[in-house]
Amino acid sequence: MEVGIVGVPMDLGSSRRGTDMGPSAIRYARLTEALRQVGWQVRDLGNLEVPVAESLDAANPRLKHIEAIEPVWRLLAQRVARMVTEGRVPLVLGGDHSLAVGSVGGFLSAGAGDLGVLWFDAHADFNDAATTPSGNVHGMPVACIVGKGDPELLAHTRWLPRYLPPDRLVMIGLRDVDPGEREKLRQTGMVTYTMQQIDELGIAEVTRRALQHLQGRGVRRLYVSFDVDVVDPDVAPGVGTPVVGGLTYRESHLAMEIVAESRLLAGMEVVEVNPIRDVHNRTAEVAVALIASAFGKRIL
Ligand code: DIR
Ligand code: MN
Ligand code: MN
Ligand code: MN
Repeated sequence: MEVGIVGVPMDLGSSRRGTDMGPSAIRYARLTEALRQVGWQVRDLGNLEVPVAESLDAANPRLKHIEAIEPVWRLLAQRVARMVTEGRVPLVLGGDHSLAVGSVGGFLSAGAGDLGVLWFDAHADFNDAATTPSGNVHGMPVACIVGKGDPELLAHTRWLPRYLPPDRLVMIGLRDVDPGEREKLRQTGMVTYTMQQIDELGIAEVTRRALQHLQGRGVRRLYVSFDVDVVDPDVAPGVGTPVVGGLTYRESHLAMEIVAESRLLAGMEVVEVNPIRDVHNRTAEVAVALIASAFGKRIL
C-alpha cells in the first residue's frame, strides 16, 4: 500500500504565524523513513501553493482570509480525491486546521459514503462567523464539514458535494470550548470525549468507544484529523494555541495504536505544528512518531 503525502503550508486560518512551516518541520523529522520502516511505500507529492499572509489585503474580521483559504480547500480536495480514487492513503501535513475542510472534502468528492472522522483536538473547531471570538477560520472546520454554520461561513462550502453527517465525526481531547460552540455542539448532538472523560475512562476505552460508534453508523473508512494541540504542551510545545491538561505522550500513542489495530485507517492529517514556538523540532518529532503508530508501527 502506498501513502501519498501532501503538505499544506498554511497559517491563514490562525492569528499566529508559523504553522506554514509545519510541513517542512515534519518532513525534516524523517517522516518518509518512519513510514518506510513500517512497510509502506511513500510518494511525496510536495506542497500546495498557499498565499503568504503578508501579501493579502486586510482580513474580514469574522472570517479572516477566507477568500484565500477557500481556493486552498478546493485544491486540496482535488488532490485528496485523486489519491483516494487511485487507491493511495492520503497523509496531509499542516498547516493550520482550517485545511481539514479540503482534506475531508476530498474524501466526500471521491464518493466515500462510508467515511468517518476521528477529530483529536483540544478545541471543538465548531465556530462559525456568528459565534467566533477570534475570526480565525481554524476554529471553524468541523462546522464546515458537517454543514452546521451560519450562512456567511457555509457560503464558502458550496463546492462540497455534500456534508458529512454529524454523527460520523467524533471529537476526542476537548478542553477549551467557546460558549457559542458548546451550544451548537449540544444542538447538533455531536459525539464528544472531553479530557474529563479520558481521565475517567482511559484513552483506550474512549478510542474504542469512538470507533465502535462510527462502525455502528456504517463507517468502514476512517480519516484521522490530528491537531497536535490535543497533546499536552509539555510534550508538544510547538503549537499555535497551547492548552494545559492534554494527552500524555503514551496516551496519544495508544490512541494511534488502537486506530492502527482497527484496520480502518484510510487517511490522516497532522495539523497545527508550529516550529516557531517549538523546542528543537520536538513537536514535529512527536508528530512523526504518532503517524508511525497510526500507520501500524508496533513495539514488538
Ligand atoms: C478558538 C481557538 N476556539 C477560536 N480555536 C483553535 O478561535 O475559535 N482551534 N485554536 O484549534
Ligand atoms: Mn492577516
Ligand atoms: Mn483544531
Ligand atoms: Mn486545537
